[in-house]
Amino acid sequence: MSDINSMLKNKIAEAENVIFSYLPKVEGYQKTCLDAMEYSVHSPGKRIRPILMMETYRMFGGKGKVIEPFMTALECIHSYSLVHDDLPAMDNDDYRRGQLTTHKKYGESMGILAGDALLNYAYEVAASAFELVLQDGEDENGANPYNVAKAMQILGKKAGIYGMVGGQVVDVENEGKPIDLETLDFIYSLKTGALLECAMMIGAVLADASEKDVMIMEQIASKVGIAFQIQDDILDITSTTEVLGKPVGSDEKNRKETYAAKVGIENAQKEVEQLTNEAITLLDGLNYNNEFLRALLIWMIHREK
Ligand code: GRG
Repeated sequence: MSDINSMLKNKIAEAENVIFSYLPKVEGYQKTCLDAMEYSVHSPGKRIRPILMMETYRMFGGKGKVIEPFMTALECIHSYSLVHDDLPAMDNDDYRRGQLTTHKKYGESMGILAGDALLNYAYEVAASAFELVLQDGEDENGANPYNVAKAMQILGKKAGIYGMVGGQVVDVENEGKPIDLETLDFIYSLKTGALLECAMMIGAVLADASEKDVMIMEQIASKVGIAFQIQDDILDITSTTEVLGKPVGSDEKNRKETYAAKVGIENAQKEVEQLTNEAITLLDGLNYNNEFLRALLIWMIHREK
């Protein structure tokens, strides 16, 4: 475990180097919003999504820079979702990642605008990948405009109404209501799973993996996403504010019936193990191998924050 922890620390630094270098400069009349965007992305997250993307790309033999704008885009989308999720109209949280939430630091209007700007910037930066492949032509990794276009489509779909936003819609509509396991599964698959699917599918597509392998990556990420969300529910009940860097008991506060609360912590933990084992079996069945990626998927279910 300590090995994966130190490897993960290096991967986080690597991902942050890429992401931070693509962020817009904090200058000009709209400086306050740019500052709020930077504050939101720079705050200490685990960078799971860009790391999953980068490592999937590498597993399928990707070596180029075309992955970088997409790693940045996905982290910008993830950051915007957290900024908007913390707003008074949503979860109304004051702390995230051990520091003030963006709207608490910059005000509610700027919180909304910084989230909007991050979402738009994500597509602006992702589209810059076309320039990379058009300049260099098709490289030995198969990065070509067709694959970049496919990656853009995946980004839009998995972040939008058929992905993360769609999951959030059903989540919000069901607050305070009894919810069946099928609906919970739909929410978890979209709200949390979709961005992980996005990460692993884009990594595979940009490395020119076969359609079948891209589909397998989607299935792996979907299982990991649901397990990740159940683990999030468990931590919301069993962890502390100090460890999580955000308030615990927030699901109960927001009258959200979670999987862990519904079936009990022990059963929820079993489900997390089961889903992760299924994901690892699928990963091991591929003709490609990335030991770090495999270890990371296992780490994600044992994480403490
Ligand atoms: C507001 C459109 C909109 C969507 C919000 C993603 C989301 C939907 C809400 C955020 C809150 C939440 C519990 C989401 C579920 C996914 C999840 C566990 C997010 C936290 O991801 P981590 O653990 O966070 O990767 P860090 O801080 O490490 O980046």
